[in-house]
Amino acid sequence: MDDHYQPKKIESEAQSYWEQHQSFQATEDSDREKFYCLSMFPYPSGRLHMGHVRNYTIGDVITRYQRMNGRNVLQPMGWDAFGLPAENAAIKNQVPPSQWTYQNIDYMRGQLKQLGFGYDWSRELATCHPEYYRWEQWLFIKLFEKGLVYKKTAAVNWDPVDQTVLANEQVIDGRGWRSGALVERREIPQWFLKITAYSEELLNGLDNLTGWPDQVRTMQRNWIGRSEGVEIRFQVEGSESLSVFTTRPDTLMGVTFVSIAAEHPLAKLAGEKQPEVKQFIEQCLQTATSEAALETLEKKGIDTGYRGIHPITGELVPIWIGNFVLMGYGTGAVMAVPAHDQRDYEFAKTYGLSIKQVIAPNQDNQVCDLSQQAFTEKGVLINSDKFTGLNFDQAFNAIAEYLEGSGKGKRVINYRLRDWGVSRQRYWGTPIPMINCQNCGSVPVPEKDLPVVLPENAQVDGVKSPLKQMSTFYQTTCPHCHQPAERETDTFDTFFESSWYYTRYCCPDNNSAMVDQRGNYWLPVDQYIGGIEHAVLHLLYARFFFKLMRDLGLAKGNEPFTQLLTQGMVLKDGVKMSKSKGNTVDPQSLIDTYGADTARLFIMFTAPPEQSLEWSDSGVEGAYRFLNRLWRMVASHLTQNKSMISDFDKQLLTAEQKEIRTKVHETIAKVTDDIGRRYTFNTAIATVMELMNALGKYEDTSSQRQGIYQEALESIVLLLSPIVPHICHKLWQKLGHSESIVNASWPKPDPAALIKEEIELIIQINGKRRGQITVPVNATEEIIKAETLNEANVQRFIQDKQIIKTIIVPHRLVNLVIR
Ligand code: ANZ
Ligand code: ZN
Repeated sequence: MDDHYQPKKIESEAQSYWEQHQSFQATEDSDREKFYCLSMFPYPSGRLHMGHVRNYTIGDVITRYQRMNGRNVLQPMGWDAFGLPAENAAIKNQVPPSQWTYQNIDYMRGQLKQLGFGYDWSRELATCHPEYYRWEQWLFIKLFEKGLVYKKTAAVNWDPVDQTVLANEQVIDGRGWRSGALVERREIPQWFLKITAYSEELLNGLDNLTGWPDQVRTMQRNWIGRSEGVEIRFQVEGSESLSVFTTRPDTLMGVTFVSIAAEHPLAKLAGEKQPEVKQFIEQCLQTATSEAALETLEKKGIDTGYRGIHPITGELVPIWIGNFVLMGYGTGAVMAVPAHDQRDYEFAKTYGLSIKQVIAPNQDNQVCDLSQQAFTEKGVLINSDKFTGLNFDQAFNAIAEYLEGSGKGKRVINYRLRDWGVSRQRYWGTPIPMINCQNCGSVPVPEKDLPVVLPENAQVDGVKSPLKQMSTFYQTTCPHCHQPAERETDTFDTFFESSWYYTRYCCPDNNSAMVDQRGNYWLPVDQYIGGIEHAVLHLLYARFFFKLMRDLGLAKGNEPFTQLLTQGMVLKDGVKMSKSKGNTVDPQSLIDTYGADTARLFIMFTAPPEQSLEWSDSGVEGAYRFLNRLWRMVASHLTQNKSMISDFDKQLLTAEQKEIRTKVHETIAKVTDDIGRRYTFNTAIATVMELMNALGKYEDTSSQRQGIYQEALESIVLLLSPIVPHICHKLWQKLGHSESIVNASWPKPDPAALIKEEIELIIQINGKRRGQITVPVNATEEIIKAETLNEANVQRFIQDKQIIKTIIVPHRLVNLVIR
């Protein structure tokens, strides 16, 4: 055996072995339990970044572990290939988006192969292939037929010089990124998917997703934003009545005015009468109304001159237009209670409107200081006539009942979730399969004419939409009346493609159906892995699509992803590694210098998967040295006595031999738990390192020694093989196995060899007690440190702070000094 570890050589050897033997090709087998492990597919931007390497290493380790445990695994890979960067590159480099994309895919595929990920490449897909997107065109038409798709006008950013619609990221300080022209808001017809028809199911389903991080479930809950409230009707003097939506009907007696959105019909009426009002409305419509922008917006308004009649007191209250009222939420009108709502408070202060307190903290304490801000907590009612003295729940019910009884209001549930606008005025995307006919309106492309293929040879220059200039693309005839008609030239939001790709991996070769029986075998995905940045949109859309497909009879079950792991960021010097920060480390140079196994080991050892991983050159070198050591250990074992195998007589072990065997089997048990259940790969690796240290010190000349050593090394190689598969592939052969290690079984601890002794250590952070951990009595510093970092409470305290020092008082405590 070579004395030296040569990663280049052994890695390409292992990779060609897997390729030749199609080791990762997955086949359906109803007699075997399946495990579908999926990592979020990459956008083919050009090169892999460290975040990809981390994401895909985690997925690969889990997959290989499950495979060794007898599961029939599927781990596919593909390309989220449509999107804006390809168009930008096309403008910059004068290459068609398709060419740029396919080149990037080829390069990045090569990188993934060099990293040794066990993908079933026969299932590879790219979303820009017509064989892929034809099925989402088909699905869109099915949804159109079911009434789950509709068209309405919605605002876009319009560049008047380039005559094109801009994505939000192409608007810089209100100007077009290329022309520098002031961007206008334009209302144009767009297609929407009725995700709101599934609001309740999407919300309730979160309760059952116990394999998902709480953080993601909470973010989705907030995004869906269910509010229980009351819709209250205000009569308007000299006009039609209007409704407001409130979640605080208990404050009804404190209403001193009503605010409406600039787009509200009553605002329009007022604008027709008063030029100042009209001007104000136009101003509001100009400014972008993203919700984030609204939060920080200076509250502005104007009196419409109309007055509403309070539904209980009959008092007249002024009706104002407020720039913070959204037309798209509730009824587009708000009953303003300045004493108890901060926005209304600021508005009232600015415009000198009255403030009336109707809620007090409690019965005994009825005074609130309203001189600086509103009192927004729930409490008891005061100054509220027959409702005085009630608490929030009582008042909610009493007032709702009163309003319902007198026909002035009703209880309603509102969702913040909006329907999904899927039209993009972009070239590099899936054509929306609709035809606009002057006689028949919007007509779907007949199924037999699918796919509507995107012409790949378009000139992209950033001026005008290319599809709008290609008459060969858009000129067609109406499938109904056979008169000349025009195709839709908008394309789908690229989230459309990523909403269902996980189903297509089950049957990528099926040219007559979107999914088939194989989907029922593989789905749902058992383990999904990706970035937290997809917590809301992608993961919500994917859940929505799975339900749509279920309702079309295309999928079984309710949720697409049973377990979700959101990996942490890769940091350098405490800040996120990113192109814009200019602090990236190219994974390719890492692979070239040290090999894939070092990259994989470093990433899995340095931090638990959900936490941020701080880049460190010395950490990488440490991982490389470790692999060298492992190599030498096996090499020197093999020079001792080649004929020895792992047979030895358990009855005849000395105390020291027993101790080593105990350590081997404790390690197997711990690593199994760490990888299989806890997903704490870092502690798994630390445990193996510790075993290697013990082995290094083990001196013995008896005849049993070789066998015990063999057993220990085989175990180490098996346990590390999901993480560093190439070196383990080679070492396994060297240790005398003719069968490849990818087909080996995960080792099982020998119960007879296990004696477990554990102790508890107290964890302090900056001297304060913050938790405790349980570790083996003889645990090393490495293990103790790793376990400390895995403790949930410790993670909460550390977050993004830096650990300056770790002090371990043996058998008692660990103190972390953080800053
Ligand atoms: C009166 C009131 C009094 C309110 C009070 C709050 C506190 P969520 O929980 O998000 O559903 N609101 C309703 N429609 C609105 C719109 N289109 N644009 C802006 N604000 C709107 O929020 C519901 C509350 O947000 C409603 O309850 C309403 O203000 C406001 F002490 O009504 B509330
Ligand atoms: Zn027609």
